[in-house]
Amino acid sequence: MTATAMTAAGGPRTLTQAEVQRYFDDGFLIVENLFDPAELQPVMDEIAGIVDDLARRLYAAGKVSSLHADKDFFHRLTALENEHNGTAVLVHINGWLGPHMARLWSDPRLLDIVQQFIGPDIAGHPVWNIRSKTPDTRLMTVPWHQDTAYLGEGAETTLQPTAWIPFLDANAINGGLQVLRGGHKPGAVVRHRLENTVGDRKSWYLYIDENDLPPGDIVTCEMKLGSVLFLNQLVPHRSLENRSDKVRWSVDLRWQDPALPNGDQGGSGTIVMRKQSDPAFTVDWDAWAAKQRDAYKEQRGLSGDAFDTTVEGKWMDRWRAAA
Ligand SMILES: O=C(O)CCC(=O)C(=O)O
Repeated sequence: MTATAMTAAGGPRTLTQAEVQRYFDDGFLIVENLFDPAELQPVMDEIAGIVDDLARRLYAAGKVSSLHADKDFFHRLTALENEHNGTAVLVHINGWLGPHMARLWSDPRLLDIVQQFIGPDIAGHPVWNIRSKTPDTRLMTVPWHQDTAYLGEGAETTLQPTAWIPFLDANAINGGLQVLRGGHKPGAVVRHRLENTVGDRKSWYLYIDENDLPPGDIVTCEMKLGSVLFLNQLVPHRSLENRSDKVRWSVDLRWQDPALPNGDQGGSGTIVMRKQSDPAFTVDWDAWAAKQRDAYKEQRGLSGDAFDTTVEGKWMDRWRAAA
């Protein structure tokens, strides 16, 4: 574990100049204790609600024999996934932004740190994810990639910090992240390939072949609940397989300067969260969430099957064309 910054749990946080520099030098920074674990509970409860809703729909459709409502947040999805292969993917692609997630995304502590990286005008980037990483589910294990490879060409020059926030202590056993320290330094998008399939399942991931990885040390991020990993859009990273018996829940959220290219392809565009010119600015979540729902519906309109786990996106065309 490396590049950590200590603070009292849940307190306001200003990075030191050395920490900011480390983010730019390494391409990532772990900030420990940014949140008190209790502050993350409402977001976990909101996600548990998504799982509950899905369980009810699967049960009504005869796809599972039980709601598995007796299982806790870290075990229920596994029981559902064991009965209906693809349930974890359905949570991942559900596309619903709840109020607690929105509050987390625009939390002043996250925005203050992001401001130290990108400046005082801040927008949320439309690519955000709930990661429902059930044990031994290869399709939820994300191979080496640069985040910007999933966007339109040209966006790689925009600094787009990602915050990766686990909802439990994350480590090498339970599907934590590995980062290639300094791998963003060449400043280029390296070749990505389409994973296409994982076993007999369709995969939507891109991956960087080991031979195409830029130079850098592989760092395994051991993180305590309440800590946040900030990534650069060009730093290669991957997640490890989850060999534990718990779901490795996490979210990843992104931001950028709204005036710069965002690489969004047919999504809802960015959502302004902080404006230097208007210190009293408040985020217009309703309008943006409606746009994101429409974009999501259009994307999910591929099939009438509510349990279809197919994921398609423009990034596939980009890298198919580059093959
Ligand atoms: O959470 C994971 O397993 C992978 C996250 C990731 O690769 C990302 O946020 O870009």
